[in-house]
Amino acid sequence: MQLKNDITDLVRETKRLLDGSDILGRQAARADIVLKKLEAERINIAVIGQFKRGKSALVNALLGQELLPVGIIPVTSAVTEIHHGDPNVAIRFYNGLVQPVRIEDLPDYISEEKNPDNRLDVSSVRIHSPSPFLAQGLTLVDTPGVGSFHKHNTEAAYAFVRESDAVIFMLSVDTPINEIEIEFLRNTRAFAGKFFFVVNKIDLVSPEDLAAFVAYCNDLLEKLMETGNITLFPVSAKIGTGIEELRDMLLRECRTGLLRILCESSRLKLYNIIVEALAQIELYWKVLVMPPLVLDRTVGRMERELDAFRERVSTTVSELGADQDVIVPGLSERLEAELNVFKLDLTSAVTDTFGMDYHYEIEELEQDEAVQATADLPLARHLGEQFARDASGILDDLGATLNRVLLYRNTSTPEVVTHIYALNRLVRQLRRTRNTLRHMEES
Ligand SMILES: Nc1nc2c(ncn2[C@@H]2O[C@H](COP(=O)(O)OP(=O)(O)O)[C@@H](O)[C@H]2O)c(=O)[nH]1
Ligand SMILES: [Mg+2]
Repeated sequence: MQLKNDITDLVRETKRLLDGSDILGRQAARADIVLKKLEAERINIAVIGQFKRGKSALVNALLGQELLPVGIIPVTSAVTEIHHGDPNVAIRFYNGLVQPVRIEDLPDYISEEKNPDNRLDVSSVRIHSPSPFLAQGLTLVDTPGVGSFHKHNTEAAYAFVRESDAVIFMLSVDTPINEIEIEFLRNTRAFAGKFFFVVNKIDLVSPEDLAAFVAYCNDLLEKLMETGNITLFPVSAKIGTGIEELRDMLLRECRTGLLRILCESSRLKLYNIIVEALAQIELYWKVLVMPPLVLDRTVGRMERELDAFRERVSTTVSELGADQDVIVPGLSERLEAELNVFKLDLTSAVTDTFGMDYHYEIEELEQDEAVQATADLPLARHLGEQFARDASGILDDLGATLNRVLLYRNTSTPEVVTHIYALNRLVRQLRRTRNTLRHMEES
């Protein structure tokens, strides 16, 4: 398909441009995700909607399996991805650790009741299921909910739609569409390649009331999405009405329209990545033209932050006992997780100080189920030294990057001119791609 090749080329070229810059790591990482999805020809469908609409119940109904807990109050920000494959469930934590669990223990991690305020720091759940529904290139994503009493839930849902290719937006007959949902749709319609609207809980109303509700939603959504072409799917996730039709339609769309949805979604995402990169460059210009006194203060603050991080390395080593000649099982993983947390905190420090994003890859640490023979483990001191080397390396790299970014402070004019020239060129190239992407929509 020519369109797919064109988009893939644009994503690849943009990623190359972004990789060449010190300040666009986050956007480069997002471009890489888009590229990988294009290569794998898989799309993910996020189920979005307000808390209690029956999202989890719908996912179960589509899969034909009681996989997800229903009726729980979900924890903030943890989405659940369901991929095709041999059955297993793994919890991902913010520090990068990935822990396999039994399906019946899932509520311990993703319900507010068992994990209040997400004390366990769960970032997401990854489930594999052999359900034939997923076999054609689909991944389903269950989300905590838009506009429930946790503000963070909405933010998580926003973040997720940005990375989704298609969205199933859940409404239910027991409550009309509210302001928060309207706002949400308005802000996200530019991100997903395709929206499907589902009206759930139709077992609760008479056919006449259902018809009236569907007509009302249809009107509202056509205006909101700026299209005369909205299809609503009335279902009951509980008793199964309409599920077969919805499933068939999704699979049909997927068979005939997967590449189209994938291309459209990749186009929208790349467009958004470029907009974000241009905004980031603009912030960087602001730093460059800061009055020298303000800049000196800012740089001084960052240097003090970096010193504090250097101290933290030795504290971490002694607190974890990683400075002793003993063998501590599990220490290696804990230090790796510490390193991830270190990177996350460093990111916030740079962002707070300069007002610019900074990005680190957070490595996933799959937990090995087989317990290693203790005799094979290195001494704690060796692991601690390795950790200190890695952490210092990260700080040195960041210091060098900041010096390079702020180079005009202490180097010669020709270098500054070259730097500014390169930056201008990058902006021009990004704008050109942005315009090409805009044209693709019109054609
Ligand atoms: N009557 C009825 N109740 C439903 C239906 N689907 C879900 N529910 C109920 O609605 C509540 C919320 O469902 P859940 O899937 O957890 O909603 P979520 O918060 O959107 O994931 C639960 O008590 C479900 O039993 C339905 O089709 N009909
Ligand atoms: Mg749910």
